[in-house]
Amino acid sequence: MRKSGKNAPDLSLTAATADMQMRMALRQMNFMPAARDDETGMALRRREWLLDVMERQRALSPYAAGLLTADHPSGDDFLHHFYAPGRPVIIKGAMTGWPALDRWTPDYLAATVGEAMVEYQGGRDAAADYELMKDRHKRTAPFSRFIQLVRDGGNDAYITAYNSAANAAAFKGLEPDLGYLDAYLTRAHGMLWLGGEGAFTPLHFDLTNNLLAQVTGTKRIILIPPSQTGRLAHRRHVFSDVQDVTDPRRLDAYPAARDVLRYELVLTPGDLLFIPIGWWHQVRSESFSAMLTYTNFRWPNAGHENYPG
Ligand SMILES: O=C(O)CCC(=O)C(=O)O
Repeated sequence: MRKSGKNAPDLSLTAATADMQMRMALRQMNFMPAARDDETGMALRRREWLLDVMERQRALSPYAAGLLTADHPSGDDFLHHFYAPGRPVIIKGAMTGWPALDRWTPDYLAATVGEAMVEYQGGRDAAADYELMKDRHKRTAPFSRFIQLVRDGGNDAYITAYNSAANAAAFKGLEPDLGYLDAYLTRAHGMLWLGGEGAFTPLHFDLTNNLLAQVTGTKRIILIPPSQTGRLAHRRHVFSDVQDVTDPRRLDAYPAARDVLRYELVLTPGDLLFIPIGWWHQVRSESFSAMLTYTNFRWPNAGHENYPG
C-alpha cells in the first residue's frame, strides 16, 4: 500500500505487515489486568481500557496502525507525520553516499582504530540484568582485542551508546566516513553501537526520541507502543521484566506479554529507524553490526528531566 499526494510524504506499508498488526490489535480486546478491588486498581483498569480502545480504533486502518517506510522524507514531512505524532518510521535513502556503508568491515575498523584503548560493555553472559547494571559491566581493552572478541559473534561484549563519551577520541579517525542528516538533526555525529552476531539489547524504552542509523550488518528490532505497558511487567527504571517477547520461556513467566501489540522489522545498511520516546524496543544483531544512534533532533527532545524514577 502506498500513500502519496500533495500533502503526504512518500510512504509505503506492506499488506502482510498491516494484516499482522490488525490481528494483534484486535486480540487486545481480551486483555484486562488482574482485578483489584481498591480505587487504584479500578483507576488502572479504566486506564488500560482507554488505551485498548484507542489501539482498536487505530487498527481500523492499516495506514494509521501500520509501521510505515518513507523514502527520504523532508524535515517538514518527518516533523508533521512522525516526530510530532510520536510515530515510528523506517527511512530509506537518507544515508546514500556515506563512505562508512562500504568501508566499515571488522578489518577496516581494526586497521583504522588500531590499538587505541576503548571502553565496552563486557561480562554480559554472566548476568541477565547487564543493561540495568550497566556500570558493573564497563571494561576497557585495545580496540584490536575488542574486535577479536566480537567478530565471531556472541552477546558477551558490546560497545553501546553508553560507552560513546569514553570512546570519542579513539573513534575520531572514523568520522570522515560519516555524513550528516541535516533534514532531521543538528550537526553532530552519533553514538556507536558495535558488536557481533547475537548481541542483544533487552526490552526497554528510552527517555528521548532516538534515530538509529544502520551502517554495517542487520538488526532485528521489535517495537511495542507505549499503550502496551500494562502487559510488560514494567517494574525497574525503563526496563521490562519480560526482557524478550520472542522467548517462549519468558512468555510463560509473563503471559500477559503474549498478546502484546508489536511490530517487527529488520534494519539493513543505509536504513534509519525513528523510535519515539516511550516506545518499547528490543534489538538483536543478526550479524556483525555497526550502528549509530542520534538524539540531536532539530526539534525539542525532552522528557528525561522529570521521569519518575
Ligand atoms: O542496537 C541496540 O542493541 C540497542 C539500541 C537501542 O536500544 C537504543 O538506541 O535505544
